[in-house]
Amino acid sequence: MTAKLMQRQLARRQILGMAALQTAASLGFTRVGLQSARAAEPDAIEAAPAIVVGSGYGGAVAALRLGEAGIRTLVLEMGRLWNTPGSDGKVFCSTSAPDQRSMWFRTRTEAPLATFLWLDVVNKAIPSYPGVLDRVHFGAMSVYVGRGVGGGSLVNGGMAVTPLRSYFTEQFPTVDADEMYGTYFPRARAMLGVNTVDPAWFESTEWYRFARTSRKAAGNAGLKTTFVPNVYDFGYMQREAAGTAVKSALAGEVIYGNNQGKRSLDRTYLAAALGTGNVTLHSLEKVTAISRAGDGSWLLTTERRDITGAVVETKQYGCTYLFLGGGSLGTSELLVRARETGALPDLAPAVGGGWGTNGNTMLGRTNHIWDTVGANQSTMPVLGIDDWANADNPVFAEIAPLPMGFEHWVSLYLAITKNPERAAFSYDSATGGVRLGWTAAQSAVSVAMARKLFDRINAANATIYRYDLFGSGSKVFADDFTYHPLGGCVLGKATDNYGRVKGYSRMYVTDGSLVPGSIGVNPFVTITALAERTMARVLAEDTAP
Ligand code: FAE
Repeated sequence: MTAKLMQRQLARRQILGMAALQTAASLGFTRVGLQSARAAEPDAIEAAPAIVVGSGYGGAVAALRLGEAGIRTLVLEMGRLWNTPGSDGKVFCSTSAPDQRSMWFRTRTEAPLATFLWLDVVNKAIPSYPGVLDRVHFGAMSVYVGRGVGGGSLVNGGMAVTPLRSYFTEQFPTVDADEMYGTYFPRARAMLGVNTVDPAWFESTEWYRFARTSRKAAGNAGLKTTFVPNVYDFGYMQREAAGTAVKSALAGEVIYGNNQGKRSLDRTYLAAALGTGNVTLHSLEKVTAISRAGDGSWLLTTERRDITGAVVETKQYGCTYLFLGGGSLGTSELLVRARETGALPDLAPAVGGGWGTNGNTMLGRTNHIWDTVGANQSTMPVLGIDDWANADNPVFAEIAPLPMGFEHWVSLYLAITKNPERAAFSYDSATGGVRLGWTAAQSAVSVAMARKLFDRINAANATIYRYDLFGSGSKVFADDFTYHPLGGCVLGKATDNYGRVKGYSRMYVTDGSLVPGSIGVNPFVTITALAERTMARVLAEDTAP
């Protein structure tokens, strides 16, 4: 097939898949397949040749490539479908007025910025509901993840960064970098719809004043900044600014979902997967256990919940090929539990290990009165301070927005540091869940590296940190959460060099748990490209009749 024909077929599948998602959501179905586009809920499936757990980046790539190969596939996702408007006419709520749609079964929001001027003005009481953002607490570290059909793509900042080749090779010495940079990264970027902000518009628009002000401060310290691509449609954003399109990124929408503009997975990979006609998706259904039947096929136990969180059904599914895309937390939990309960005793000791935060730490600086950041700020970051090549203290810091609708002179950053610390998940037999062995001392390593860089910036600009953003006291660095959980089932350690889980056949990992704790940039392009590589290999070698 020619490239043009393939492009046309993909576009057609995406349209069919999006129509199915739309109709299913509007009719309140929790199951979606091509039948949904004809207003019929697909029958519940009990067995399929392939099952994919989770519908984030790793799960979505697996689903599309299996569907294209003609393999009937079931995707099981614990979050809900996000395609139908609430009573306010919007699918997602805004960051400034969060309601039950914001967070996963919480009665109060838990935003990354806890306070402003030490005031408890950010978080709000909300009714409990399967909202789109979760903050999973583990002792000294908590982890933000997306919940819903599309996983993290529903809540993230859309920054679509390809890692530095030298660091990718350091982290994945056994992966052919020529193949990654020649085939799989370009394939991932094309499918994800990566684009870049028009530099001329960036320089002139009020919506990126905050980024220009941070660039100037970095430049004064001799640091360079770099433009970062994104999956938010910048053409759409310019129309928002011109007042000809409904505002989303320019209306403060991001961590609780974007109603417009963002090419989340339900519009790209997942839509195309459903459009193949071979993929069915069940939402609000969580996989709780994995075991192996006597004939070598896989058995999955699931719990289906309603919107109050009550378990309404427990089911068993069977498949020949099992793809794990529950993300670093989801996949690690399932596999650690399976090994420790004796369900899958031959899983490698490396399962659960090699986990890291991608060196994340967040911080704010205050600017001089004449260095304004603007009352209007786009929620999609487009610049990073790139000091990764500094061997003494490698840091890549995303220049983050803080859209509060008034001038506040704060520059916010999410620093990605080269923190070598790693932790492991362990099974908690009392709760049936997992614990994470990450300590506050391990976070202090990220903080020290970020501080070194930002002390330089403050010194060069005669500015200071903000002490009022991360709770009571005087916390400057948010050292207790990450947006970038990575590891737990590291490539080449818990799996072979292609994501095949060691100890068992026909079970694969395709998500962020393959990445050994750090990748130096925002991770979803890497996760997507690695999943493409796994699927290409598995479909060529393992699924042939
Ligand atoms: P993920 O996208 O988390 O998908 C896993 C899916 O599996 C989820 O939908 C889960 O609900 C589901 N699941 C888990 N366990 C089960 C189970 N047992 N049964 C059924 N379903 C299950 O995994 N990254 C960037 O590259 N650029 C950014 O700008 C960026 N900004 C971010 C901002 C925020 C607020 C957050 C939270 C993350 C951000 N990230 C960003 C990180 C990025 O979203 C994350 O690395 C990827 O989403 C991870 O992809 P996975 O496929 O590993």
